Amino acid sequence: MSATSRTANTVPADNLSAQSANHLSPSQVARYHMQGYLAPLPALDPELARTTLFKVETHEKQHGDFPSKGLKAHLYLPWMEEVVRHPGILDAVESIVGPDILCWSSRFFIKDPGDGGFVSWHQDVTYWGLDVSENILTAWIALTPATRENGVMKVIPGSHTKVVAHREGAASNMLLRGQEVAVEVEETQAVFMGLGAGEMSLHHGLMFHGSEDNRSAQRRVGFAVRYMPTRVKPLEGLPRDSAMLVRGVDHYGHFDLEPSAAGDLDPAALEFHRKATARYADINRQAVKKHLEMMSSQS
Ligand SMILES: O=C(O)CCC(=O)C(=O)O
Repeated sequence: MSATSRTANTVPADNLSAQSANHLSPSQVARYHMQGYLAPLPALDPELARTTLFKVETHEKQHGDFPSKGLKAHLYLPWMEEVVRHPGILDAVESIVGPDILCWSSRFFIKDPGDGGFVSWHQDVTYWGLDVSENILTAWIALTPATRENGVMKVIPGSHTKVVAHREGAASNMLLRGQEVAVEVEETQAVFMGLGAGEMSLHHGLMFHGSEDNRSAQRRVGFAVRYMPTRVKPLEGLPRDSAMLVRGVDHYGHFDLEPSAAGDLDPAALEFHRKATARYADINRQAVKKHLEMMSSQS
């Protein structure tokens, strides 16, 4: 498919979900809204998970770490865009956000045995420059098993109902700003979302979540994809952001629609990615200020 057709504001009908199998049941949707997460859910079949992992690891061997901490690799790697657009994932996401879906971002979260990387308790949307009251979620797709030993993600059920203050913090934290919630977290309430390769969890943008370091001999490779309905508005006064339309129609035009790469590491796609992630770094800096202002106006 050409870059032009992908940036149109409608996703072609062959990508739509008429006969899809992975929609959530009403009780799963109710549970998601009540608890803020669902796991484990089927996403990729094991063969696709295996071949995608192979491509990720081949890419790492040839090119080293992914640029910009692994942000938005689907913009220059068509085989990661295939994951972002995978019907098994989008069907479940559609059950929660509705038929018109943007992928706002994606990111690898890779922990090697003993590398010390962990993720402190945080809420995602706090620093994203998006309306925090919106229905924004992450599909976290396991390309290897995610276990207690290798640093599976943990959540606090029901913690997704309001935004809390964050501070910037700890070393070895895999988050872009090392941020963490500035409130006590009741660790005994944590649920560990164990996943097999090809399975995913869904978590709400305000969910308290984090993960511990990898104490096993196995890598943990996860790919986190941020989805939202096309109606979501960026916060006022920030640079214009971009997102990829992955299902349905964009009737709003709140974001520039991102093109598909013409091929692996296509130079135009790499340049687009470079600009998009640089712009996001700026948005992120300004969003932190807005977060601090919002929290101080509430206190
Ligand atoms: O991969 C992890 O351990 C944490 C992921 C995360 O914080 C996220 O998806 O927002």
